[in-house]
Amino acid sequence: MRKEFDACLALFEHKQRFVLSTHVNPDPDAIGSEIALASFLKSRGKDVAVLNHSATPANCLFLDPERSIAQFSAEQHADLISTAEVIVVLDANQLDRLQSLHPFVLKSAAIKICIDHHLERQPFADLYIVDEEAAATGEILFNLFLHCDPKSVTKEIATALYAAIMTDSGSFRFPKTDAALHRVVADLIERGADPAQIYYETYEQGSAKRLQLLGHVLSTLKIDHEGRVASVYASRAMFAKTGTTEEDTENFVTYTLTIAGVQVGLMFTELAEGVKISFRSRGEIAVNKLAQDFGGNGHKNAAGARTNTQQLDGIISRVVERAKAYLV
Ligand SMILES: [Mn+2]
Repeated sequence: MRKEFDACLALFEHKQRFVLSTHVNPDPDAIGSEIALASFLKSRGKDVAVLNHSATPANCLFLDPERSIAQFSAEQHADLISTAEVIVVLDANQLDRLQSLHPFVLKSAAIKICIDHHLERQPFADLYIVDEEAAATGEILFNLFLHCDPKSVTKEIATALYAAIMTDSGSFRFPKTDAALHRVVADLIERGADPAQIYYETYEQGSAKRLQLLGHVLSTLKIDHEGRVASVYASRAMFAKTGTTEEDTENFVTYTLTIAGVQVGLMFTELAEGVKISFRSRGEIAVNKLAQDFGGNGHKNAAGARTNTQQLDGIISRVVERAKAYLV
């Protein structure tokens, strides 16, 4: 990684105009990584625009008190992308994950850097800083910043990176949580990240309607294949009834894995354009392969797919049936 870090830092040093972006429906790893890198670049006098397809979710707004992240609009921002010298794609390794920015980034002559920890990357970048073993994109950035200058990790950056790592590691319980990751977060705390405050901002500022939606979703629980597959779904009727949106379902799928004996957990979310599928698994079960069977992608134990089917029941039975092939 040292060689890639040096190449990346050389671009950071020698170029002036940067655009940062991340995937649709960004999570705290996506937003925290953007805020941390933007802060790092701005402290070096660079022009930085952070442009996302989606609005920043409510539980990430505390990371961007100045509201420096813009929701992309072609009229306002196409020029920034076409005139950028460097475009950094964070926490995503496929350009179509940028959705509305995708064609503009593809067209831009800017040097493209991909900083990410997902599997199955697609070729679009000039430089890849990809570590599939990293628990979060924020962990990769921390190592990049330390490699450049340990003093560069300010309290603001430490807070953003802590939020990134805390959330992508499932609050330090997913398999990639190891001693090295705890040393990284210990370092971030010493640099000013406040664990209790960051947890509170991220997970304890929810709405009553989100909890009502969770109630509806959990009541759909279905167990298949001798207790080894658990699935739930969120229908458009549930969103309408509770006044919620797709964004409110974040992390609901993790409840499926709290059941003894469950190896694969699934959540199906009915959207206007189709059905989104979230996959979770334990241990050696590579649920990203199952996701690939339905056009998706992700990590071994956490993956996702988006289908354009309008048949919620049909896709649920197809995925549950297909999951059987991956059980142990
Ligand atoms: Mn991530």
